Amino acid sequence: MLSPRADRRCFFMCLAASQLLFLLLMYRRGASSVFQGIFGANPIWDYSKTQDVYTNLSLFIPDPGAVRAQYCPVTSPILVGPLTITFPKPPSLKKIRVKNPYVTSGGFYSPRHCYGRYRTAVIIPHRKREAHLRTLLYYLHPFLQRQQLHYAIFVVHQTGNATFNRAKLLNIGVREALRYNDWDCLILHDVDLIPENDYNLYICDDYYPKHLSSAMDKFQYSLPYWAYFGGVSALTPDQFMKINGFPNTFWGWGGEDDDIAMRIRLSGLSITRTPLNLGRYKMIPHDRDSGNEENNYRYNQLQNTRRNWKDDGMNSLDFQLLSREKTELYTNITVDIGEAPVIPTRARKWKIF
Ligand code: UDH
Ligand code: MN
Repeated sequence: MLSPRADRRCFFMCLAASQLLFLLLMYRRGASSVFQGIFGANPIWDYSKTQDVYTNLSLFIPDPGAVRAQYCPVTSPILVGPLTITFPKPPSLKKIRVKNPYVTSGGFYSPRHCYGRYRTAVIIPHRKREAHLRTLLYYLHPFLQRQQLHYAIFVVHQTGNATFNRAKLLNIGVREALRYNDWDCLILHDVDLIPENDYNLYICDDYYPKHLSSAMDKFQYSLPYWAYFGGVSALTPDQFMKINGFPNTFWGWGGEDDDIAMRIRLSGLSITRTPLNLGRYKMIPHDRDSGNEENNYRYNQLQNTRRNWKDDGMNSLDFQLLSREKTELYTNITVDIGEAPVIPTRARKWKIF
C-alpha cells in the first residue's frame, strides 16, 4: 500500500498528465472537436459510404408553374451527408451547365419551390487555375442547391504576372459582391477545396467568423495548428467590416490567414469552426504556382498586425477594375491589383517592418 504522501503525489501527477493530454488534444484537433468527441454532439459520419452530389436534386425542381408560398425549411430535406469527390479529367463548362439548368446568368440561384432563408455569396480568388475552377463549380453548384440557399458565385481574377495576393482579391470580391445583393453570408473560398459533406452548411454564425475547412485531407483531416484560418471561411458582412476585411499587404504564399485570425481576436471576436468530422475537404492536388512564391517576409509582417490592422484592409483597398462579366456559371471580376512593393534587404534582415 502507498503512504498517504505518495498517494497524493501520484494523484497530482495523474492530474497533471491528464491536463497535458487534454491540452495536446485541443492543440491538435481544435477545442470544439474535443468537446464533441467527448459529449457526442454530432453524428459520426461514415466517409466510406458516400453519395453523388447530384443525388435527388431533380426532385426539388417541381413544375415551372408552381407558386412559391413559403420559406424553405431550416434544414434542407435533401441533404445526404458524405459526398463522392473524385478528380478525374476536369468537367467541361458545358457539362456543368447541363447538370445545373436552374443556375442563372452570373452563377445566381434561388430555390424554385420555396424562398431561400439564407443569402450566401461565395467568393473565389483566382488566377490561372481554370481546370480547378471547373472542378469546383461542378461540385459546388449542386452542393449549394442541396442546402436550398439563395446564392451566387463570384470569381475574382487577378490579371497580369505580378505576385499573387489572395487576401486582397477576397477584399475586392466582398466589395463587388455587395453591389449585387445584401448577402447574409460571405464565403471566402479557395478554388481547389471541395467540401465532402453537404451538412457543412454555407451559412454564417450570427456572432463569430467561422472556419469551414477545419479538416483538409492534406493535413490528415485535422487542423495543422490551433489558430489556422486558411482555405474556406464564412463571415457576415458586419463581421467582415468589423475586422476591416483582410490585409492587402501580404503578397505571395502564406501569412495572410494568420493575420486574419489575429485581426479577428484583436477586434474582440473569436473564431468558431465546423466540427472536424463535418468540415472535411479534399484539395485538388497541385504544385506551387509561379507568381505565388512563399512570402518569406510574413513573420516580420505578423509582428505588426496589432499595429496595422485598422489601417490595412477594406478602408485602404485600392485596385483597378478591368471587367465585370456575368458568365453562365459565375460572375467574373477581373482586376489589376498592382505589384508587391520592393522590400529593402536591410529591412528584411533587421525586421524593421
Ligand atoms: N490561387 C490562384 N492562382 C495562383 C495562386 C493561388 O488561383 O496562382 C488561389 C486559389 O484559389 C488557391 C488559393 O489562391 O486555392 C491558395 O493558394 P494555394 O492553393 O497555392 O495554397 P496552398 O496552401 O498550396 O494550397 C501551397 C503550395 C504547396 C505546393 C506543395 C506541393 N505538394
Ligand atoms: Mn491549394
